[in-house]
Amino acid sequence: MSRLLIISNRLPLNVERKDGELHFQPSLGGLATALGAFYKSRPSLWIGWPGIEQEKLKKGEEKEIEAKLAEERCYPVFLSEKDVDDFYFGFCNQTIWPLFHYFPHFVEYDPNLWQAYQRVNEIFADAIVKVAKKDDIFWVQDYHFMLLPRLIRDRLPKATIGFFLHIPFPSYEVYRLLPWRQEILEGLLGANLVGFHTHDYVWNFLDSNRNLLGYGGSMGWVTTPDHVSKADVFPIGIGYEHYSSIAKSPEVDAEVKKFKEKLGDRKVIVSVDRLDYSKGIPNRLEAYGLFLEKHPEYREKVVFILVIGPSRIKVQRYADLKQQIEEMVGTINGRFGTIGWVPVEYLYSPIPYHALLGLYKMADVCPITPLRDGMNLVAKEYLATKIDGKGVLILSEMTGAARELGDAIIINPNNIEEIAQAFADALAMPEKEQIERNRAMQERIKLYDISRWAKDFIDKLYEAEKIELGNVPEPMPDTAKNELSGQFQKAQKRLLLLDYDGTLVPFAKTPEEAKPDAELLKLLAELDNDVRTEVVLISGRDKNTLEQWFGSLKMAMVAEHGVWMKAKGGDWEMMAGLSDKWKDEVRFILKLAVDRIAGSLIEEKDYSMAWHYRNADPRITERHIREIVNDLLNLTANSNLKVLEGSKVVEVKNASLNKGSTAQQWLSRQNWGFVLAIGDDVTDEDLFQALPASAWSIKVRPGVSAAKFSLDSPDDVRALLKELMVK
Ligand code: GDG
Repeated sequence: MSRLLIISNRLPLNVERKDGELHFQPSLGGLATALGAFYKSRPSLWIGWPGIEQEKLKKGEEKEIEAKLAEERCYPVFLSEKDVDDFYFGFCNQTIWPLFHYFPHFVEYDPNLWQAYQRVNEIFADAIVKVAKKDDIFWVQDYHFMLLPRLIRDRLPKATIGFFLHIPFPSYEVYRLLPWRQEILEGLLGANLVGFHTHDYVWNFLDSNRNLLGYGGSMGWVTTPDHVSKADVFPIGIGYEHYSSIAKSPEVDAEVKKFKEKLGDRKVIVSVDRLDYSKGIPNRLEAYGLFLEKHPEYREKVVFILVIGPSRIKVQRYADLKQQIEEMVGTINGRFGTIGWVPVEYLYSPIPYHALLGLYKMADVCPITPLRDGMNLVAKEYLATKIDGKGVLILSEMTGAARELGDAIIINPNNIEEIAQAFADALAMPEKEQIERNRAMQERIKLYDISRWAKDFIDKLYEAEKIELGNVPEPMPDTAKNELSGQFQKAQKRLLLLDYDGTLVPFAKTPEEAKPDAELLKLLAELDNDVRTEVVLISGRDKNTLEQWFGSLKMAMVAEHGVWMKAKGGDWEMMAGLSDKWKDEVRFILKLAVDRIAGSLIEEKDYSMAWHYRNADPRITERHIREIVNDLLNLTANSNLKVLEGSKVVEVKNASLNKGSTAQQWLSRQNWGFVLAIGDDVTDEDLFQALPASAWSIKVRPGVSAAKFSLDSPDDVRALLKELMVK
């Protein structure tokens, strides 16, 4: 098993100085906990910043830290105070974080911070290369290191590199605001696989690639001039069994008892967040105030425990938010509180693990109201502790988690009245309904837990890497040209499948200008006039243009990538023949839909798949239908598939034929002694993939391709074809 190098901003162990001594503490926070078990289960090394600035270290302490961390298979990359300020507190948290969470008005566009981001990414790239061994695979985590995949690839061109973004990838209209938008996309595309929590984020990323770099592709593949990357969805999970078993432990029960003694019979609302403006904490408090105002019957009968983990307090905006929250808590407590009842119990400090689980376990309601959140693990952790199934999750539709946890009470975090109503609905929800809703969500998060998430990512990374390897064809050497010519001469039945634009003629300003010249017409006629040879011009153009330009030759032609076909000397006809390679990925989305919506089902035909929901509960289906259709649209964007909405059914089918299935019709017609296909763009890849192993295939211009060889230009293609005529 190859060694896995995980690269993240923080290590699972954090170094602090207390009373002059170095202390090593387990890091708080989702990623370290989440990936901890997985990384220990295989050969691995975790690379990151140890949490203490270089200036604060005495002579020899870097070595001491390195040695201590090595015992835990961690490797520290040391940063100066300035780097930490400008990179982490600066570009990461004052540029990327607000922009990617849709707070464009909070964003600092400071070239100095950008330089620090570049510098620290370079420092990490150099450190990684220093410790990397042959066959290591790299998994880069999160928004701190979006330049790193490309920087690693520049240093280790054959490396297997994955990247996962834990925060949202914003829509193109927001992302484009960033002055360094191209550089960041290029950085990410250095990876073989780029992972996101939801289909929306994948779609946004692909959209930005198309709009800003002109890199297209299909089914999540992005083709760059020297490389191919896959973007895919991996909704992060939690260690479900771990949480649910600890929730049963005596330690957690002792915590629950302690809380209950203090709170009495009151209903308990608990929320847990890191201090952050993206988490929608003021909205939540405002809604709670409104709820107490509108529902006096709940006064003194409910208490809200608001736990906030200190975070990024060096950034002024975070200090301001803390003050705002404290003022709001004070206002609510002042307005509604009585002797013996504090409506909001506010805790600004990290709490120990067992206490956290105790709070989750006893909470009747857990309101999660972010304005944006990549996923939100607290929602999943809360559900995992609900051993008896009781409790109500209120969840913002702006979290990635809402895509999976549709049985929660879903709210719009900007709608204060709706959240206030959700508090009332949650407190009044019958236990039977609570259990039904929670069981469905628990099943799902149990199935796709953190180890499945990590394994799924690494498996897909290997798959993506296999596609990449061997997929940049070598420039065709003279020896191969001679061999090709020799085989052509000997063969009695020869098939030439030739693309037109970019292959036989260079691209022109307008499509009409790319007319064939006399030399080309002569060359094609001479090739095709030989009874042993069949030339097929296989193009995306419409049949009228092809007919107008080449009708005088008797050559076979294909128009619109296969919708129309004309046999040698024959007339134009519509063709049939479809591919079904896309079905696995569509099936994945439709299966999730079936898991979430009882009574719905998948119908699988040879070349289409349908999701029927006539028998499902319309109240539940209504909420999900747009999401499912959007997921399908995102997946099939830029591909040959169409998503059709019918009466209580959504269907995915081939929108048109492609060059591969069309070529198949010629390939199967007879036993060809020689087959050559030449093309230049993504539509020709279907053609190359449909060829038998013995066929020759050539891509015009360098780039990723399934073809065996490449040539530089249409002139080179013509020269090669002319060679064939030399007897
Ligand atoms: C990023 C994305 C995405 C919090 N307070 C305490 C405590 N925690 C733990 C929680 C949970 C984690 O921290 C927070 O996870 P989140 O998912 O809510 O948020 P971020 O840290 O912002 O993480 C996010 C995540 O990456 C994973 O991809 O979901 O969207 O922003 O595990 O339990 N733990 C303890 N005491 C606390 O006081 N022990």
